[in-house]
Amino acid sequence: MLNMHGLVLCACAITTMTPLIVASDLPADSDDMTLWYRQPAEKWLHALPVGNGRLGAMVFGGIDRERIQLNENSLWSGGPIDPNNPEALKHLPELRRMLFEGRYVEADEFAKAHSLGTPARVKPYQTLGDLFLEMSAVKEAAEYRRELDLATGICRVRYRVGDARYTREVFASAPDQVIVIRMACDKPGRVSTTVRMTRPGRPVCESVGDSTLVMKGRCDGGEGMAFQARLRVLNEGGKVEASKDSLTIAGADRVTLLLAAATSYRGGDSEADCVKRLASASRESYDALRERSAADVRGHMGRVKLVLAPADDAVKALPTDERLEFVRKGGDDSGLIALYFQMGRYLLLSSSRPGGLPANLQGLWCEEMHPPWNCDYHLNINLQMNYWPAEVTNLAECAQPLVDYLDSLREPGRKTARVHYGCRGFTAHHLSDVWGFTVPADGVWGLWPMGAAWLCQNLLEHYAFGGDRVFLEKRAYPIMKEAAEFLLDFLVEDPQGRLVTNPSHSPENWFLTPEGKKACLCVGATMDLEIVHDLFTNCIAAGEALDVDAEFRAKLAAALKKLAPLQVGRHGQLQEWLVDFEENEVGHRHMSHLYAFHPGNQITLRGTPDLAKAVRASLERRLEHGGGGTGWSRAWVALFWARFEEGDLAADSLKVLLTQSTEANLFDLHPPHIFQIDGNLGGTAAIAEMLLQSHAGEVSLLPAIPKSWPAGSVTGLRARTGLQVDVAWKDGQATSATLKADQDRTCKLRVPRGRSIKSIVSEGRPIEVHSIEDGCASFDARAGRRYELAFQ
Ligand code: FUC
Repeated sequence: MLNMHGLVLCACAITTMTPLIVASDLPADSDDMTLWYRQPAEKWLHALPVGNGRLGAMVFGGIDRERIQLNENSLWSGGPIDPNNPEALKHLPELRRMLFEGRYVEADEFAKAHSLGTPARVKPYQTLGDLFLEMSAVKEAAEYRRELDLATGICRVRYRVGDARYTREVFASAPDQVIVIRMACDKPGRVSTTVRMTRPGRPVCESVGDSTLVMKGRCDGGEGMAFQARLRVLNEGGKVEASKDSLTIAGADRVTLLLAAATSYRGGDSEADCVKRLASASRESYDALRERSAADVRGHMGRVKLVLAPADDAVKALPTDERLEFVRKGGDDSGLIALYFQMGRYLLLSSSRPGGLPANLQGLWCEEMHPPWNCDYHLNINLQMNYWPAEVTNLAECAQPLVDYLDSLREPGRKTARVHYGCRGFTAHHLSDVWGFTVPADGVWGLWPMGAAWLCQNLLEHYAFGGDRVFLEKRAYPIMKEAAEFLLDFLVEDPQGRLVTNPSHSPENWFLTPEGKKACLCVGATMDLEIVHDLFTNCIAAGEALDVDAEFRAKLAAALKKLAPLQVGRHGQLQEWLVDFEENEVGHRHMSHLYAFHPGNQITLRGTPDLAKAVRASLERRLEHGGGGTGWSRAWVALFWARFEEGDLAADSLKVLLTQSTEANLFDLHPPHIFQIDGNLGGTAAIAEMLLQSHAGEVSLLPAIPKSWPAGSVTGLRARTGLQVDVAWKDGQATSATLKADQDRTCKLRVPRGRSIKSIVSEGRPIEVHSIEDGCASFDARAGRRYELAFQ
């Protein structure tokens, strides 16, 4: 029993119905890379995730019954369809006229009747099913511990039954493309279990031979995608008996279960795929599989280390759910912030790997057949936010699926551009799926053809961080150019001769018309103008870097000059709309018009101080009226505060994220109680943004360190223009930093607050540092060299 800060934290026996589980009183051996618990998960949101970017599992860690919920990230209901509405285009001129004339309510009704896709919805992503291990003989367990090691991706359950110590390990191997479950005991012949698989919709579940279990079927009542999960038992000692739909292992010393899964999404034979994977994995020893998978995860997770001191050792030694509870009750646990940060990196790595699909609303972990929002791709913030931590936290390759995905939207998006708007180029709206859905959907707020254009920002970010010219030329620029072509055609002149989007909408806030009516569609919502500005500016920069398309660049530049401006409204706020409407929901979770401040950089603290002031007024206004109420929204708030260099306010928002929108397994929550991965990944990006910024043409070390992190260190973060950054601080001030350059460049460095540069040394020699105005210094960096910075 520990007693800290007036809180009593209990390490006593935790009783469940059956069996009795006595929690571990073993030393915690916890660090900021391990989630751990004294009890099995009672519900899905307490289970622990493993994933290899394609296969995912949620491990409950039961004693008498283990549930491992399974996912394969291409398992979606539905199929390719043509949802374009051939009637939409002929109604576009009338819709535009209504909006220019300020007939907003009428326009909403009109658009609802004429402008949406057919159908105006997507089909859901679905669970693959459940794997159950029944160990009914176990009545009582002691020294229970369940943990997830983020450094290796291994989920482990340990407990003692009488004199026997049991260990169960689960991981999803990326190198071997199987989920591996290992059951072991330190006493011979004590591992016994019955293995079953289930899924709603009654797929075929049957044993094949004496050691293989298969679950297979088709989605949508037999009409849809084919899927298969195939499990092979490798027992050491004991025997395996097959019944029709289960396998029973009795008296083994150890058992390894290998699970392969596949779908027909990519056109292959899911059975052949599973058979091949199992055959190959079962030739390996458990130790070899485990080490290969762990080494792969280590190779990614180990790139960044974050230590936030002071973390109270007694608090650090607590299980993760108790640490969270401690913070909920008002305690401070900077180590939990570091753990949350690494959890975000782990979730991205586990749900988005090169060659696969991007992370959906829940990454790839989903236990339902009809999940909230279909567990789809939402392109009006959620999908973009998923990838905000990728570059800065050194997992750039995890963003590759997003590039492939955006590329895959080009063909269907071209048709939507043509059929709905009569435009060239390609577009996507706010909903999408794995079938290439690009049309306006859901309701009138879905009439927002800016989704693809926003996603293009993530493309240029990859180039900005990594400087990969081939990527820029072959992958990013062609997509960006096509998205810009659409917008060049889509923009129209308003009666004052300014270029605007029409129809337009500020996701997902409605406004009050001058008559006091609630309306959705408008002309030139600020976010649209900012996305256009961002994409056109980036296209011009990319075209210049590649020395191509001078004529096209000139067109973009001319359009930028005519684009309606950003404006400051009656509350001193950055206007959300071209007209200074009152918001229908002042504290709305979306803060779309602040896009230019983050993730964009059209507005910066020092570059455009007046607009930055207006951003701050908007942010404060949102917060005063209850904004930041969802996890992702709160993470975005933390990011804004980081860009305002307000470390304490950013830390306050992280605390709200942890205390109000985080489950015991550190999954981010959306009201009422729904897992959404965007908050995790946005929160991770926010922590990185507090440590390092590089969006404003300068590298800023420790721009937003809060008082609650007086000392610490981070290694392996990445900054734009190819820098790897390590930095340490004490008493709230930078003490040293190391920059490793990937490219030859002049490095403009914002000197950390309250410090000056004492020296920069590379390869044992001092480097010439030029002081420039406004608190910055510069030096010439050469590719491949390290620069050691000392501060005073
Ligand atoms: C957007 C948000 C919601 C939710 C959904 C999945 O529509 O407005 O809050 O995150 O996506």
